[in-house]
Amino acid sequence: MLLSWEHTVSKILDVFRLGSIKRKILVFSLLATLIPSLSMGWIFYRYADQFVTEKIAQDLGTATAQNVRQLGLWRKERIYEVRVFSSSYEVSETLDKITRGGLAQATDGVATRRLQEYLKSVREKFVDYEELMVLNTAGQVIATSAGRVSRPGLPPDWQKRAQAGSPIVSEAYRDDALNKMAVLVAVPISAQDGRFLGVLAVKLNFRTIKEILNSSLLGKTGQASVVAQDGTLIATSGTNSSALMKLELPFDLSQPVSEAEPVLEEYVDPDGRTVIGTLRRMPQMDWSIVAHIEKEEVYAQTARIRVLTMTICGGLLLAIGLTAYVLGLTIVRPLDRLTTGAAKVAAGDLEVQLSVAGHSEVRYLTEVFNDMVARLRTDRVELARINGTLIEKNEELQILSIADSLTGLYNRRHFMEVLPNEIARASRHKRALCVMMIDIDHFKEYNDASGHQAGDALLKKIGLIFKESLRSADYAARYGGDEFIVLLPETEATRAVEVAERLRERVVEETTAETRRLLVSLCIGVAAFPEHGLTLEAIVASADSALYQAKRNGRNQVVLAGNDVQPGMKMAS
Ligand code: GH3
Ligand code: MG
Repeated sequence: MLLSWEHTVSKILDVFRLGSIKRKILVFSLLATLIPSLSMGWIFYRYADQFVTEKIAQDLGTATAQNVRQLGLWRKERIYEVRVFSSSYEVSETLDKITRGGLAQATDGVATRRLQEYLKSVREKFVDYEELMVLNTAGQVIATSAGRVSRPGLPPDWQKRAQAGSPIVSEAYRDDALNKMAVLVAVPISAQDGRFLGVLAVKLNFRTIKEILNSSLLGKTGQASVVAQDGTLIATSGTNSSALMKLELPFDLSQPVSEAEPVLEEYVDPDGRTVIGTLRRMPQMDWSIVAHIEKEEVYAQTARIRVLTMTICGGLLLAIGLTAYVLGLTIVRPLDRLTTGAAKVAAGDLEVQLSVAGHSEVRYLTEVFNDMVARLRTDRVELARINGTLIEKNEELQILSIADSLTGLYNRRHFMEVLPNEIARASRHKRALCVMMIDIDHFKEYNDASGHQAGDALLKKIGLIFKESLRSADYAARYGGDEFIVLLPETEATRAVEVAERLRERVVEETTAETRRLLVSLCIGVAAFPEHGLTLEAIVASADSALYQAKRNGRNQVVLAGNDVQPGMKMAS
């Protein structure tokens, strides 16, 4: 019995065209592979993505922090150095002398040359120094390490700050004389007595800064830059971007310096590459460090994981799909064979023998099927044999039921069944019909003389003579004892009498010749339809009565019922 849930499930499966076992196995296997592998892959990918993001945030944070520290240190060291030189005897004393001697003397004087020589010697020792200048309080260049005097780019309030004793660090700028980026560091020069004499200004190049930026590079595409507060690029580890260009950065450059980890942002760099970067403010000055790395490089690993997951999933799907298909076939093919076999058996072909393979439930089913068919085959042979016997027996019975066992003629019962039909037919077609009643003369005596077996033999012989002498349409039957009855359809009385006469003569001739000693003769009474009766009983009675008339007339003769007495024949009374 099919349960209601089975109905529902099969309806749903039919909608998805999943009726066949093969497809069910295939879809189940694919789902069983896809769902876990995709979900695991997705979880793994998400974790990897998160991990990579955290890692890059950490790396960029560390890189910028390192740069800020090193740049801060660089700045501090440079100021310290310049302070050392500015407070040197050569500088302060010479400047004091020159200041006291007047500007005219200063420009041509020995003191000035000495100072210039000193500045040159210092410049040569330090790679970061491009030019050293000594400025008086009015901002006039007293001495310079360079051959010609250039205008120092000091902030407007430099004198105030210098007098206060604090060092001055200028904005980064493009120096036209040097044709490169530079920054100016100036420290006050004081006389022995503490008088403010001027400043020692040093033009610094970005060589070391570039080295610092380069030292902290991440991966292949990592880049670190120094930007001013307005987003102007001051220095970069990259070669493509030119300094002083304004960068479009997603960071708030005016935010106060914080100790917190900088935020990670995704943006497009001047070279048009999508990058992930971070910005860290320098606490000592208005510079910030921006470090970024190409997004593609950062997520290359997760992209590889994604491709790998998809490849593994694809491979698994292919392998599992193929396995499921083959497994499905091993189930479905034997079932198909079983179905075809069952259809053949249903159509009556019992020669079906299915091949058995494997150790599955289907194998057991196939074996049971083969056994069943073999048993059916044996049963059918047995049934056919029994049927054959039954038919034979039936035929025998049929013959037995209508035949007389001794003579092989019809028996009286069958004759009496046939006769009414024949009368009806003759009546319908207005045709004649005759009945002969026959009795052996003195048969008792014959029996007595020759024995009962000889009597039987005689009865058989007479039966044979009747069969041979009559037409196939005639019916000859043993009426009982030594009496016979014959029906001659479509035969007139005169013709019937002729037949009766011929029968009588043949019996006399043949049996007498055989028995030699004894004369065997017959009495025959003939009755015709419709003259001598319209019913079975009436006709038989007429023939019987004619027979007795023949007996009475002295035996061995034919008598026709009624008045139609043929020559040599007696009339039945
Ligand atoms: P009738 O001329 O008057 O007919 O004299 P009948 O001796 O033939 O007298 P009836 O016809 O009355 O006797 C029939 C005899 O036929 C009696 C019986 O002994 C014999 N008979 C009947 N049936 C059989 C049989 O099956 N086999 C043999 N051998 N004899 C039979
Ligand atoms: Mg008799």
